[in-house]
Order: sequence, then C-alpha cells, then structure tokens
Amino acid sequence: MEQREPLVRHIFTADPSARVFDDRIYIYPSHDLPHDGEDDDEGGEYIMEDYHVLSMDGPEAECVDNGEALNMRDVPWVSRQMWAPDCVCRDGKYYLYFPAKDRSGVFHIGVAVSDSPVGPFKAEEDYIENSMSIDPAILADDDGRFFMYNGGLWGGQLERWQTGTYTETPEEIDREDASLGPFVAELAEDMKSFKERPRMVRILDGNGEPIKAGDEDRRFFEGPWMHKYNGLYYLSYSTGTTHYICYATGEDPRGPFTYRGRILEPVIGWTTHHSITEYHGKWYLFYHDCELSGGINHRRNVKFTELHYNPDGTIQTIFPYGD
Ligand code: FUB
Repeated sequence: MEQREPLVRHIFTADPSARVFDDRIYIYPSHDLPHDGEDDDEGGEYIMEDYHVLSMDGPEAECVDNGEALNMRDVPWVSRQMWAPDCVCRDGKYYLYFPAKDRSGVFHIGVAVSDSPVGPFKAEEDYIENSMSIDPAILADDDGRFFMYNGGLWGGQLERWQTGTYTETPEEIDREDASLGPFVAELAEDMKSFKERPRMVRILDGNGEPIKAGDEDRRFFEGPWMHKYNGLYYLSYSTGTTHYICYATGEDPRGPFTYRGRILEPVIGWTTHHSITEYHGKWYLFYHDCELSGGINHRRNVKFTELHYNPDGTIQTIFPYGD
C-alpha cells in the first residue's frame, strides 16, 4: 500500500523505528515538542521529553497512539533531549533503547524494560556502560545474537568519540580522510550491557576504499538501521547535510559494508530518518518529514511506504513525493 500520509496528526513524531510483534506493527518514534526557539547545528531545537508508542493492526489499519510509555522525569541519569529510540523483544520482555544527554550534556544510550510492547517502560538507573552518541537501532540476528548500531555527527557528538575516548573539542576531520562510521556492539544476555566495547563500522566504496569524510552524498551522518534480506546485512543511514537515506551491504554484522545506493530522496525538512521492516512478506520503509508543520524542522510526522528490492538484492530508490 502506498501510505504516504502522516500516521498521526495530534502530536509531532519523528525517527520511526518500526517493529512487528505478535503480528502487529509497533512504531517507536521520537516525540517532537513544538516551541518557537531557533534551529542550531547542535540539534538544540530537538527538545523531546518522552516517548509514545504507535501501533497498527496492519498496513491498512488505523494508527493508534498508546499514550506515554516513558518520560524523562522517570529516568535518573537523563537531563534532556530524549532522541530516536528503538525496541526489541527477548524472552517475552520488551527493551526500549534511547539516547539522551546526561547531566554534563553528553549523549549516552539508556535502556528501559516492559512486559508490554507499548509500555510503560521502567528505565535503568544509569546509561549503558561504554555507550555514547545517539540513534540506537538493534538487530536481532537469526542466531540469537543482538547487535546495537548507533551514532550521529554534529549534535549527535560522534566526532567527540573518534579516538575511542571522549573529548569535548575534537579535531576537525579532513575531507580526504575516511569518514566516521556508526558504532556496533553485541549486547550481553541481560540486554542492559555490551558484551564488547563498541567499535566503528567501516563503509567502503566499490573499490574497497573507505568512503571519505568529504563525500557528503554517501558518508554516514546519523540514523543507522540494520536489517537482513536473503542472508545479507543491510546497513542504512542518513547522509545528513545532503538529506539522503543510503545503504551499504556486508556479510558480517560488524562490517565492513560496501556502499550500494540510495533508498530515499530528500524529504521536506532538514533531518531524514528511517527504519525498514517486513510484514506478511512485504517490506516497508518508515520515515518522517515535516509536511504537517509546513516545513518546521523540529515539528515532524512519521509516514511509511512500501519498499521494493530488485532481483539482484539492490533496493529501488523511493521518491517521497512521486516518482
Ligand atoms: O530527532 C532528533 C534527531 O534528529 C535524531 O536523533 C536524528 O536522527 C535526527 O532525526
């Protein structure tokens, strides 16, 4: 179905991570709060404070807001900006992963647990040890392993972690140098800690060379997502400044990945952020734009549309306002 309307209109929503649990589609978005402040390069305009879980009985069904699932006031370590979340299920428990700033203004990833996919979720006292930056996305691999992918440049603070330890004022990366990738780490059995230290994923061009930092049409910016199709790992992400959703494929969940092309052309608004999920044998791209607010960057709305593969495994590019 070509559903390209905002899924809900009573609140502003963004960064949709779509999951299928018990034959129902659940969408875990950020919840944009309207205000009249200015935009800045650090994402200061994104002042979200809570999460609402949306759900649909299928692609044709109405989208329901299941109410507040977690609020910042109930997360001891968070000071502000609860950005793009994701959720996975393991052994009947639902784990909501979310980025937020701690009391010193540094982004980390937290986790909150519930017996229900719509919450309420109970947050851990502290963020996940060794977690940093934003935009967690979880792969539940076929062999029972769970991997977290995350990261984002600029306001997402990824540059501050490029040496492995935190620095408030990182050196500028030369445009000819390899671009930074998202982080990947396997989650431990408890789903509340890492089994290993997060490492940076490498994204290569068709010649096996790292995509350069100055290659803004192809380099990773934020919003990583990982899915598997025909046994191949597909890492997709936003290019930020050029506003594309691109993808790269690989044989190993930790990479390296080879750039393959564009999934989504630019949408209305500065940010673009997505997820990909399968439902009843069809594939769907969930994404956001700023249609509802007439283009105000921090008042976004989530949407979805069908996604199509070519026989060789490449993905057909989606033009959000008509092909
Ligand atoms: O919603 C806040 C930030 O905007 C997200 O973390 C980014 O991916 C971008 O969509």
